[in-house]
Amino acid sequence: KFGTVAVVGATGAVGRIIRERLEAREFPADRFRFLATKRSAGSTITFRGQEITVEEVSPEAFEGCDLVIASTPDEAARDLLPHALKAGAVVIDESGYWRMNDEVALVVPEINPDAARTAAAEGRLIASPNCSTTQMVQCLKPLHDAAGLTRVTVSTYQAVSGAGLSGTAELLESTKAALENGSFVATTFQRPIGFNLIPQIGSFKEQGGEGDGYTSEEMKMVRETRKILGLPGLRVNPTCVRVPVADCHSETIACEFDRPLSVAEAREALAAFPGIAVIDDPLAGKYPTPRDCAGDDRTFVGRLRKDLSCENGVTFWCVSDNLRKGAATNAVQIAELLAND
Ligand code: 11C
Repeated sequence: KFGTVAVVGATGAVGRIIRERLEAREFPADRFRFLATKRSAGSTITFRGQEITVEEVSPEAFEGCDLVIASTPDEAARDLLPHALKAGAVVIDESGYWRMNDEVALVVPEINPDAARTAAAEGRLIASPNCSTTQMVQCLKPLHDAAGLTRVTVSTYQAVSGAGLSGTAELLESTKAALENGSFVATTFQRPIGFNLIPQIGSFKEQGGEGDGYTSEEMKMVRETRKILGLPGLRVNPTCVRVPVADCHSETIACEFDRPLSVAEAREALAAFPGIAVIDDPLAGKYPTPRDCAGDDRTFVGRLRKDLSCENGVTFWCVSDNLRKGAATNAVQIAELLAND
């Protein structure tokens, strides 16, 4: 059990769900503090029947905190979280800034819980992966254990809420503008997202290196997957696409293995893995969709089939709420495993 728990970025798209999950899952702590930027400081939030005033986050704000769960832009995580560690708190970070640092544990509790335990004991930071990575690695882990994963090709269909509250607002506004024949200037996304698809999430900033031609989101899927699964040489080939869906990222995942793996064996391995629900009866119209899966902590899998283009391959469809297991739920589950030790 932790004494004082602080949520940083408590009024953002993910911070709001972190609060909701802490409340719904009855997280064991004596006191909760909600920290945010100056803009939200002073507002009040009802939590477990009590009014809590949002405090302005600062390097000094972590004094007396035992656990910090942070969901902020990368720069804020870079500047603030070392102060939280210095104040003696266990720190769980949702941002992308620290994930690939060798000192930092990158954790999905169903896969590598001991990495979180060791990092917490040693005063090192714990990072929660990118949403599109989390749901994929959850599926890859049992399949790898069953047949030895060698290569993954993934295409994503990512919800606008991945870009925060402004992403959700921009879906509604651009859809409305399109229906009314009005013009619309995109600000959060690179194009109007209403009635559209955008094959860019993050930036193209790796010219000349390993990630040449890939976006930062795609390279997160490559590097974070390798780190979480402990497979530094794993071949991962991602294409990430923003779609006009409110919540839940969907993915088509094609895996190749060392050894033969039947579709029935893959289905069984996935169904037995914690946090995964298999909905796979396409003839009866049963497969997961974003609208079915929003607001659920689980990762859903369907459309399991043999890959027709290689010897030992299985392809499937995967849907998960990007704000739940993709972000808030994963961080709260990490906290729970530490609180229960
Ligand atoms: C998106 N995956 O859907 C991004 C958001 O590294 O945690 C999360 C970025 C991250 O836009």
